[in-house]
Amino acid sequence: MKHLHIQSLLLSAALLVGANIVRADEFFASKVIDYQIGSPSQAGFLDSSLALGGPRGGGNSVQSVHVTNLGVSGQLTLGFDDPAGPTQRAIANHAGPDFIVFENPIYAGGDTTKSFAELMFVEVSSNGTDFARFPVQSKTSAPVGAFGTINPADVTGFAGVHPVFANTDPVNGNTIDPFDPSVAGGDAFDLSLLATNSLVTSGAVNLDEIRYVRLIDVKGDGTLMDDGPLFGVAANPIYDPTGSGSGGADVDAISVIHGEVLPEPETLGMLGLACLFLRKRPRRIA
Ligand SMILES: [Ca+2]
Ligand SMILES: [Ca+2]
Repeated sequence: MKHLHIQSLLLSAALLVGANIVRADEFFASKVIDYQIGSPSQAGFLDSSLALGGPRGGGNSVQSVHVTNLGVSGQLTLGFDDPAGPTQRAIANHAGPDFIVFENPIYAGGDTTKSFAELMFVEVSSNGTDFARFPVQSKTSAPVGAFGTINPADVTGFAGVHPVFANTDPVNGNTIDPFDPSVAGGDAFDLSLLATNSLVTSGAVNLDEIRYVRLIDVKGDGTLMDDGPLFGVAANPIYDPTGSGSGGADVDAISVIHGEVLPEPETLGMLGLACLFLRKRPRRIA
């Protein structure tokens, strides 16, 4: 009976730990999980660690060079665990946008309808294997030249569209809040938009426990189609800058607006072993 009592206590403790996920808003990508450089790429901008930490935006007219180039069709997968310790962190779906992706677009001559955008698909994962992609729509009607622009109003669901204003550089930075989508710049994403994704409805991706974000450069020559049918219209080809000199998107940073600290796996593991031991022991006595 005593063993059973301890067992139930431990089970309660385990349940408590599992339920006691702590809100921990506002952190940046901290880990490079995978980096596959596309072709062509931009030599000199292939240090994947530059995508970690806070954004280094230059506003409407100055491009950040503190970035990681993906190369055409390249991809970068980032994680969010505490860089200073074993703590696992995740993005969670709360009201409104949950994270912001920062590339380094600027506006041509300050014209907000002409962004030097380099489009990226954005995917999220809980287990590092199953990635759910945000649906995209592109209404750009014709191919875009190597140094051409895109009207931000014509594209939905992509990163790499809007200039970056927040700058966390310790020397040349500013005080713009990199976690406030109304002032930070970049492209904000609301996990709610993935609620009907089949990976989410099947449970493979948990929108309250997103531990990985994958950014994929869009090869914008029109061979890839958007998700028009999901928006109630026919699919359109996706256009973004192509041609000589175009090397794909550049990742500045990801900031997490809504985050959580996950229970330490060691704690859960020890509790689990203790429960197993205590469950078996009475049988041996009997
Ligand atoms: Ca949300
Ligand atoms: Ca591209």
